[in-house]
Amino acid sequence: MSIYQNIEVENNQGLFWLTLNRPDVRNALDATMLQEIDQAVTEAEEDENVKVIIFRGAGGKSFAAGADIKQLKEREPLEALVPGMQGLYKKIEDCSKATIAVVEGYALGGGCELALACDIRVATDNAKLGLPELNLGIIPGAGGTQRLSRIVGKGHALDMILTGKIVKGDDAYRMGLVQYYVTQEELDEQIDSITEKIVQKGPVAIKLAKHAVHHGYDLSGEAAMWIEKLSQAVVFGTEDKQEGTSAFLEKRKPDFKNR
Ligand code: CO8
Repeated sequence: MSIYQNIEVENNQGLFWLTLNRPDVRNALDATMLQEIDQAVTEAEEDENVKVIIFRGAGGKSFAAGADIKQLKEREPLEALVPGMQGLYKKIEDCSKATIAVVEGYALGGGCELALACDIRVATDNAKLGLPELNLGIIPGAGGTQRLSRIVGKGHALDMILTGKIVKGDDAYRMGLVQYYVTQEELDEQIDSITEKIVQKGPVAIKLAKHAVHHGYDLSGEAAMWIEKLSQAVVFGTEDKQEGTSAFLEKRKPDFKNR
């Protein structure tokens, strides 16, 4: 496993924990951290034992307070055109593993956008989410304008983006911005409960279900239904489908093999 400077990773029993680790600056995402996240996601993607990538922030006060503003200040216009953070978050959205963002404390700007690129978001009672980029004279640029509006609807998205308002965990849950809301004490149990369910599933099915949702979302209904149908045709041909259906009929737990 690689050694990282601004993140920590732990790969254990199908779970790949990726911890953003610059707590002194509220886990602000600098260039090194972004490059390391990219490398770690590749590492997880290439390990067929990994089923879930869990993103979290070190220190309990912040998931990530956004792009590193010191570095952001120096960026030139054309640097905004490279894939950068937007490209990295697309890679995370597209990766074949299930992804979970654990939002403890602040998830702001690029930190919130990282959470938005994950499949499932869990917020604690100290969570605060927002896209305050307009306060800095810029706009959300790592997918936030698109993903936030698709997740919570245009009204909430424009309200959050234009006012820069910070939404607390319980309100985020009510808006559908996060799928789980728990106290910090309940967090570990909640993560265990979600990941336990996912790791029991077949990797091919996880991958294709995810792609059908993400890639189908922006297509016409008809094209998206075809993606679903073709994906189903692929899983119908797997040993895992035989295993899953046999296990049900034999009243035992399935043992999926990724084939
Ligand atoms: N970047 C750099 N340093 C930061 C950041 C940040 N995003 N956030 C916090 N820090 C630093 C502070 O400067 C401070 O450093 P120091 O101790 O040296 O003074 C330290 O972290 C602690 O911060 P605070 O004292 O402010 O801690 P608080 O607990 O009082 O407040 C907050 C925490 C609310 C998170 C506050 O620090 C804050 O508002 N941070 C900025 C949040 C923000 O505006 N984020 C958006 C950044 S822009 C962005 O993410 C754009 C992404 C898309 C870019 C695409 C480009 C193409």
